[in-house]
Amino acid sequence: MGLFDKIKQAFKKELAIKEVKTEQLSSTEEVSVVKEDMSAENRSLREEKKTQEKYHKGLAKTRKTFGQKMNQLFASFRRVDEDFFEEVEETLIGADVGFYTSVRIAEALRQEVKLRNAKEKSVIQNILIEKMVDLYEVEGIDEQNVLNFQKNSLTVVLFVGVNGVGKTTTIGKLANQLNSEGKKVILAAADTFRAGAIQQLVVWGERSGVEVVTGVEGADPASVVFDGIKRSVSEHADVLLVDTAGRLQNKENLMRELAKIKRVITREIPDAPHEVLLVLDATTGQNAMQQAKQFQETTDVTGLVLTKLDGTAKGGIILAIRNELHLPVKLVGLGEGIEDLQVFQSEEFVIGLFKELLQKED
Ligand SMILES: Nc1nc2c(ncn2[C@@H]2O[C@H](COP(=O)(O)OP(=O)(O)OP(=O)(O)O)[C@@H](O)[C@H]2O)c(=O)[nH]1
Ligand SMILES: [Mg+2]
Repeated sequence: MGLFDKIKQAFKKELAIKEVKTEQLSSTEEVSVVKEDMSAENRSLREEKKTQEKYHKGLAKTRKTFGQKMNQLFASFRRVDEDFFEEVEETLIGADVGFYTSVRIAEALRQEVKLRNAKEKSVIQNILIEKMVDLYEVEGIDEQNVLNFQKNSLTVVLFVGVNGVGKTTTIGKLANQLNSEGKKVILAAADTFRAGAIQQLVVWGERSGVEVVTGVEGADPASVVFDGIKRSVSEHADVLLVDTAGRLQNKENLMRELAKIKRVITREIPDAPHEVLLVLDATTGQNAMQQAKQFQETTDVTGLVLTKLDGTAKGGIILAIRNELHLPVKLVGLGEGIEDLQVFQSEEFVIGLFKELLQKED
């Protein structure tokens, strides 16, 4: 079943639930059945539900904005003409879907509307959603969005990204998660440039109960990474997470330093780093796209971490990321707390985003 079919199914289910709810509101019998259901629910199901709720909550702003923009677009809908397709493009660009991706979606809509000779507002809105979902799905085929953990040896994960995007916070959250799964985790504080950066990682280490390898402020970051690898190997750690600086004297220095860190890692462990994760702040929208393109030119990025999705209405950027960057999103940050990091669930994400926008067709 395609992704759009799944969304339609979820939409239909929700419609049915809504109808049933209004009919049965006064029945006390129903209430007790619901209560019994709740107590029978086991822990893992509850956990799963918690995750879904976190996603739902974290994406609330994006969903609302997407919904509002779509409503505005269709509120002024008169007929399918060139003006309408232009408005579609503008709406998508305004929802941070990105210029090229917006043009592509509008073009796909234009063709499908013509093919089906669609005129009804509700039908056209559904086709638009279908086209967005299709593009999302097609661009994500073969995407490897789970972290590449080694089974019986050390996994090294390097975190890169400009200052303030959330590298250190993400490492802290991930360390906590992995540690609670029983993995032995070590952190390397290779941001020796910014005052306070080492201490910040040490605090995260304490919070999540993992060891942090540090050097003095101003020390060569590559030497800290070297120490981190040595310690990880001698202590049989499962995962080494490497924090890096977001800002140096200039961009060239930053890229050179990252390259050096990477060389040192590969010299010690030939198939490492196993992941180079570029951290992007979703609230910066198209700026994040620019950063990604720059990092991609100089570093072999293997995946993305999209942070601060909870604080932004710009979640539509995922469509642009898929279409223009071809990098899998592996983790998403949905808040500042230690628990607010999720493995990216691609389907959950689109279903959550688009389900409520579907229209009942007559
Ligand atoms: N709301 C929200 N805030 C976040 C999230 N991730 C990180 N932050 C906040 O973003 C700010 C910057 O995070 P850091 O982890 O220090 O960013 P960094 O990339 O390490 O920055 P530099 O060390 O300066 O390069 C902090 O105030 C974090 O609490 C998230 O998913 N949601
Ligand atoms: Mg940092």
